[in-house]
Amino acid sequence: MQLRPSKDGEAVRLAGRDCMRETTGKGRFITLEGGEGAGKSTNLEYLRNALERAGIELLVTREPGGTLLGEKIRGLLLDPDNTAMSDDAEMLLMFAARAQHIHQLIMPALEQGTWVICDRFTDATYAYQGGGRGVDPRRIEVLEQWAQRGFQPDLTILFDLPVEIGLQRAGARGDLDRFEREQTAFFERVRNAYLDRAKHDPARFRTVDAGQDLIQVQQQLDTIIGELLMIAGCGD
Ligand code: T5A
Repeated sequence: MQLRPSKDGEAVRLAGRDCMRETTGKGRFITLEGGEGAGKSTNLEYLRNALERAGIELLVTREPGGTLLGEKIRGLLLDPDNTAMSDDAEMLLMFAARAQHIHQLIMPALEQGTWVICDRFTDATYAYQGGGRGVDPRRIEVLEQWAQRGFQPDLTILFDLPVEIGLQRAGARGDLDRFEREQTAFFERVRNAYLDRAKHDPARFRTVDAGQDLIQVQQQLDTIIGELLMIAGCGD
């Protein structure tokens, strides 16, 4: 697979091989996952500060979003007025944003040795569209293979907490987006789907008890940060 600057020098083109992961340089791809109000954004800053202090060059991004196109798609996906959006349209929009994100931002950064921390990635599709909406995971796998060609996060931190605590935290912020308006049963299915994925891929997932106080959550993160610093070659 070759990554080449495009005409405007910003985007790059992905071409060819089956597994993107083979040539992503030394950059590591870390994703944060969890239900609504799990504290990903809050703890992402903690993680970012710890890694940057250790001299690791980082790109922090999010899904859906991360690129100009992806952020426009995010607007469509989260807009509570889009009540008629079908489950298939929702899933395809998620992967459209993701394809652009990988192509324009994530792969070029990894190729240059920059680490990428992403607030949500494909596990969210399995949890929300698969678990929450009931889309057959085999259909998600088809799109995953098409858009990612084997590309996976190196490490995924799952912030797990009881649904009602997460919804209280998220609801305290005011206006609810299209997903936050779903029923509790939807979020229970999302949570179970996440936990199931973590159970089946313990090498990639680290699960944090996010229902605890922030200080205790960050103590759990310290262990994971230690592991990441070892990977970066700057641990004890
Ligand atoms: N989606 C996304 C899909 O359906 N499929 C997909 O493939 C993808 C990629 C994205 C939506 O899109 C869906 C899932 C989402 O619904 P979003 O705005 O990114 O929308 O939604 P969230 O990621 O859920 O963002 P949230 O802001 O709701 O959650 P966070 O980032 O996990 O939580 P955070 O850090 O903002 O914290 C929420 C509140 O809790 C407090 C914070 O101060 C904040 O006020 N808090 C704590 N309070 C007490 N104790 C703690 N330990 C706390 N941690 C945080």
